[in-house]
Amino acid sequence: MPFRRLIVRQYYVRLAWGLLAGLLPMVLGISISIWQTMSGVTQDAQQRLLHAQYMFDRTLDNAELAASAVMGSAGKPCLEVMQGLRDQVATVPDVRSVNLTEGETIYCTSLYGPVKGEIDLDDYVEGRLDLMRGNPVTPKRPLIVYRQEAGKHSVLVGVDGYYLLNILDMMSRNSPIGLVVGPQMLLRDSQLTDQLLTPGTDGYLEQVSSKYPFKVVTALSNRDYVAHLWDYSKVSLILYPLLSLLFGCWVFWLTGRAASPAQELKRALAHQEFIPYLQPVVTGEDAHWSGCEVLMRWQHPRQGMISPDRFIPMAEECGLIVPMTRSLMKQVREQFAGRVHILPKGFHFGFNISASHCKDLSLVEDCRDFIDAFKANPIKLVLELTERELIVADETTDRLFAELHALGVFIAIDDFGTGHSSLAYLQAFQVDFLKIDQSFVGMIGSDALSSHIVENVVDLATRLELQLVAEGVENEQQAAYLQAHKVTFQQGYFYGRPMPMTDFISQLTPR
Ligand code: G
Ligand code: G
Ligand code: MN
Repeated sequence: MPFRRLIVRQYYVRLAWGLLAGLLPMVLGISISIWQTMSGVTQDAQQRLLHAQYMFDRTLDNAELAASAVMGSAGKPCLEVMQGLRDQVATVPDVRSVNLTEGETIYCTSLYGPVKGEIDLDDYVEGRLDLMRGNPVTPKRPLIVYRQEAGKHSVLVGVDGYYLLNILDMMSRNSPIGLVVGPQMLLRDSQLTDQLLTPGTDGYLEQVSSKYPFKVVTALSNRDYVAHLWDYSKVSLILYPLLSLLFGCWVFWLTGRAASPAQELKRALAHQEFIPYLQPVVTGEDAHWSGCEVLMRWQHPRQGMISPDRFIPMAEECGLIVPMTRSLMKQVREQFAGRVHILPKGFHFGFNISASHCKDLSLVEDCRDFIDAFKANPIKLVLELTERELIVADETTDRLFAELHALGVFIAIDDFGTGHSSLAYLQAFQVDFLKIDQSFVGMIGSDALSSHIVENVVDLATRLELQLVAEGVENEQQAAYLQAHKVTFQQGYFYGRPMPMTDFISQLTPR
């Protein structure tokens, strides 16, 4: 797969990671908000119910207080005790009326004094509490009557609905709280209903009074959750998506940094993914292996073998070609160092060099290390400079090539004939070899004109006292032609393809 397409694929992988990273805090944040809301709404409702129950208890405590105070008057003549009843109405909070009964007959009221009215004892839950829609005095206002009994007599204390509705109003939110007494329920909008909320209802909650026979209930609705979510998680709801976006972008940027071509090449270099392939170079005379060209391959963990055309230009751009070549030289050196004697005498090792190698002198050290490793059976180190890119001669290159020369390194012009090297160029770099480009070798036998070009290059090389290597020799006819024209060395698929070092070693047959 081309390096470019690899980068595009990595772009989508990054995008996926970025999205995932963005989604994660979002999902997490929203989950936390929802969980907080669920428990928050329930807790809040329970607290409101508890509070409401407490306030109803307090109100009924007042009724009980008034009832107890007049308990002694029950059974006495109304005119005699009437004032006592009125005192309670005037002094005890929440109390609206205090009445006395005998059996199911009211015979004395704080408002009118002696009367005759009927009550139904069945209306009183546990004989103590009755929630009423209204009474003759205030037909439209609900009220609660507290009953306290002494033998056949009892005291009835009326508590105005106004107090009850106040409490309900204060404690209700989106879902109203209901005061339930027996079979009836009072809601904040003065509604008295027989349709009770039951424990089966969604979001049902209740709080039962331990003192009086009533309970307060509510059923939480979705509106409660939404309202609570907005009240308490406003900031989070805005912040989470924002944070997610930021986090996602950050991850996208982070993974992008790691996947930039330069980073990818650096990673590959650190993992020794650039490996040498060796292609035999044979003598023109009798075609025995007299050397090799070292060609770089990228053994990518997922993409497989990548050809140098696809990453060498990138490596040169990123300034990584020097360490990459150094790694290649080191691998070849270490592979052969222990077995130098399997190599024919004066074996060539050709390495391809880029223009960026000529910017400093570090190449000299690498070459020295390489040559030194073969002291026991000296080899010829050849550096191939491609004619496709022009190296400008300056002080640094002068010194570099002088030092390389002193070391005994040979210089070859690669792809000769495709570029623009002048004679001056050949002299400036003290060239030893010319590698005839494979495009010319390919023309051999096709027409007379190209044969002349090959002959001319051979002629030029002879006059300049340069040795020749013909590249890209693919068939017998080309091989024979080059041999006839006394080309010193040949290289091409006809003799051997670039191969891993171990294969090369096993095929190497020392003469
Ligand atoms: O082996 P192959 O035909 O795929 O090589 C393609 C090109 O890559 C050739 O032009 C060759 O010179 C170049 N090349 C191979 N290995 C190296 C290397 O180690 N360094 C440099 N600079 N170029 C290389
Ligand atoms: O630019 P340079 O000369 O370094 O390129 C050498 C490249 O040419 C090698 O990478 C190798 O893969 C390729 N090569 C070597 N022999 C042959 C051959 O006989 N035919 C063709 N088509 N390519 C060859
Ligand atoms: Mn080459």
